Amino acid sequence: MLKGKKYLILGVANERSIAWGITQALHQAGAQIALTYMNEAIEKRVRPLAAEIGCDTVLRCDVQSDQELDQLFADLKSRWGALDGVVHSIAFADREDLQRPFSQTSRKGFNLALDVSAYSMIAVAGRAAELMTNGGSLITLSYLGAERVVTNYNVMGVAKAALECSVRYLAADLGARNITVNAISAGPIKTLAASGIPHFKELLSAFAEKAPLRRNTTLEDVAKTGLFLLSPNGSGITGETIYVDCGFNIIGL
Ligand code: NAD
Ligand code: 0WE
Repeated sequence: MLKGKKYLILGVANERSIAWGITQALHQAGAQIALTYMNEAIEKRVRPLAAEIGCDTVLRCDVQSDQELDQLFADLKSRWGALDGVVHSIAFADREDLQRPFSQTSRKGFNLALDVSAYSMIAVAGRAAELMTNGGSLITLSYLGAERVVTNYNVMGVAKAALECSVRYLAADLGARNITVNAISAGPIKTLAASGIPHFKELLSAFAEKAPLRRNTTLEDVAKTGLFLLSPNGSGITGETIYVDCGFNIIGL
């Protein structure tokens, strides 16, 4: 279905990463894939995964560096020429900021969370759009904490609000070039980014009890919606935040 189409995926850290779930779905649909890693430690994890899907384009990119972003897209341009889609699946905040009272968030912690988790989507989209000469689609990952207060999500909630709003402004900006931009708001999934979050297990069981589908969100749930948005089937959808959360967000009490 996506034979000959080329997708850049940022944010694979291991086999549990949401980005890896989407990568596998794209690969099964016949797409060609480029993966990125932020540092050597992650590179060691990503290279074997890339080999599993016959991907030979594995490039470094710490999204806090404009220079590494420029290098990434220069490499992609020379290897591929054009690009059909991008998956942005990156977030980071200081661990202390996900534990301290929100009113104690430091300027440094705020800037870090917003830089890595929100600005990076704008930085990636602008550069990617230059290579999307035949239109294209970008997706990013968000969480309900953007809209509602989730205990301890704190500055990440503010970053996700900025991310979802950036998705709308990017959609308006890039729409004339037939480029769609959307966010998937996923329910909690036990990934590396969720490890070490205090009481995450309890959060998962409370979620499954309350969600209309009475279960937790899976990597496959998110991957299937990602595939849809990145395929021609998603052609009329842009600027949206789509919930893939077993219906959790609709429940009041
Ligand atoms: P993950 O740890 O597998 O992925 C996070 C990725 O961000 C990692 O690959 C990490 O290397 C990358 N990253 C962090 N800082 C970076 C930087 N400076 N430059 C480049 N890459 C950097 O965890 P995940 O749960 O798959 O997270 C992916 C996305 O999904 C995040 O945006 C997260 O907020 C979002 N999300 C996660 C959940 C969940 O419960 N797991 C729910 C909703 C949304
Ligand atoms: O977006 C996320 C997690 C993002 C994240 C996780 C970490 C842990 C390790 C960002 N930065 C860091 N920094 C670290 O040092 N999620 C949606 C998962 C998540 O995180 C929570 C959640 C959920 C759900 C934190 C508190 C409460 C709920």
